[in-house]
Amino acid sequence: MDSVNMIAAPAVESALVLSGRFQRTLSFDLERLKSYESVLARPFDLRCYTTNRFIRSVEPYRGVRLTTLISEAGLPNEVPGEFKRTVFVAVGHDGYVVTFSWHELFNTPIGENVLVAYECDGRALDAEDGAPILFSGSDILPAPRHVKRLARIEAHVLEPLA
Ligand SMILES: Nc1nc2c(c(=O)[nH]1)N[C@H]1C(S)=C(S)[C@@H](COP(=O)(O)O)O[C@H]1N2
Ligand SMILES: [Mo]
Repeated sequence: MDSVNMIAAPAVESALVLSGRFQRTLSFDLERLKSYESVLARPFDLRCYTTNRFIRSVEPYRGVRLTTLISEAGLPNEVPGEFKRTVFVAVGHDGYVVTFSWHELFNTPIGENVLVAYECDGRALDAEDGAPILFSGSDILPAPRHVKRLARIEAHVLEPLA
């Protein structure tokens, strides 16, 4: 097992960065993700939203809640109520993008099941397996927000157009 770790890609390659409207920019490699309280997900079927295609069944993931990482980076509080119009843009290594709202994550049950996963069925995942994997366990069709090789979480504060 140790020899496998030795030849794995450098941890920095799968580092996840939280940047944008946070109190501080933070970077998490897989080891650092494992240092936070973890949550075990339920098994689910990965199904594409666009085509309804069944992709595969996924055994229970273990990971850290996205809300835990966001709280660690901290949202600014100088502008009252700004958090209510903050959205989190999740970006994969390949530029694939999905969104979460502050409300969804912190003020609905959906947020409790949004994990950054590093283990599946008791087995550690590495970059080749797609780690770290962001997924939203309460989504009706989970494939779109099952982001392989999550690279960034950006906090954006939205403004009305007019
Ligand atoms: N990084 C990344 N993750 C992604 C995507 C992507 O293009 N890039 N596509 C999503 C969509 S729309 C689908 S259907 C599934 C496809 O999963 P698969 O590549 O394991 O078949 O991955 C999801 N996660
Ligand atoms: Mo998809």
